[in-house]
Amino acid sequence: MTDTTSRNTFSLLGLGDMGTALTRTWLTAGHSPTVWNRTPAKAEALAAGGAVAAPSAAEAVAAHPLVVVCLLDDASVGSVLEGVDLTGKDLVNLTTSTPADARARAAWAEERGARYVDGGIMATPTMIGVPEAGGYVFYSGSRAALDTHRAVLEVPAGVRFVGEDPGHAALHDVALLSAMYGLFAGISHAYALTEGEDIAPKDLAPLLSEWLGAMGFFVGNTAERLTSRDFTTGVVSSLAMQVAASGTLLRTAAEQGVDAGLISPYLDLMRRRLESDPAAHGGEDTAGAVLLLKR
Ligand code: FVH
Repeated sequence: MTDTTSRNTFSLLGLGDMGTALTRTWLTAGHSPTVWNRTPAKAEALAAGGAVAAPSAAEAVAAHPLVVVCLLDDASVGSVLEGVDLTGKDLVNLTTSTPADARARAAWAEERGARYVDGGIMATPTMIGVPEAGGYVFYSGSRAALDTHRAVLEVPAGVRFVGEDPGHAALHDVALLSAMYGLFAGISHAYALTEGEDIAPKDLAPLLSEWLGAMGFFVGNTAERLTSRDFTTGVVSSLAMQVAASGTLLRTAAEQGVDAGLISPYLDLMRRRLESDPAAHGGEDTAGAVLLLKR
């Protein structure tokens, strides 16, 4: 397989906000990728900066061994690549998908003679090409294909390989995003509690940041407990205490006229863990509640 450390040896399908940011970064770094987009005007704009606009997805794919795809969803990937010859290609799919989608897409690509790498982008378009912003991409699937094209792929954002299972990039991506939305939910609830009071959001903000930073230990603590299955040693805030205190959180929400819907599922999870065996679980912290989530 051709080593794409040389210039101008790859194609990109999809020039939405993310595909455009990727292309601009590659152009700035001196690459001139072949690009294709369903709406051609976006490719024409990038052609003015040195990209090569292909008239069709099939022609973009035919142009180079490395084909990067960044489309809306897995269905659009299927429709864009339907009937396109992928023999001998290395397909790097940066489209957000589920792990099952990614595994199915890998099998689909391999049946058509391509090596497959799935990617989960942990960056917004404004973080692309800005190393200090800390954006990176989880990759999984063919390590050989990733290594062949690493020099090109690490131009726009960091490369983090998470294994040969093609579903694992998507799984890491979704795990981190899901944690982020849980965090956003808690932050939204905190601002709703103080909304309308003589507590300015800008005054609550640094307190929230500081507190959430202090609670960051919970990430590693939970990992250790899930690994050891020891949910009690060294516990400083017991589940029994936290379940009792959760009533105060719910009553405060009611007093403040705030819908507790964003936090009540987690409080309920703690309560269910405790009630399933109060003697066994009352002295735990909340890490054991994870076990109730798995169906
Ligand atoms: N933007 C972000 O903040 C996030 C960051 C993390 C990763 N996501 C994922 O990246 C994929 C692309 O996202 P995007 O921001 O580029 O999305 P859009 O700007 O909406 O562009 C979508 C492109 O997909 C094309 N497209 C959509 N449907 C079809 C279709 N049926 N056939 C062919 N192309 C299709 C669309 O074409 P057009 O509308 O310009 O003609 C755009 O090129 C995505 O998976 C995010 O979850 C971004």
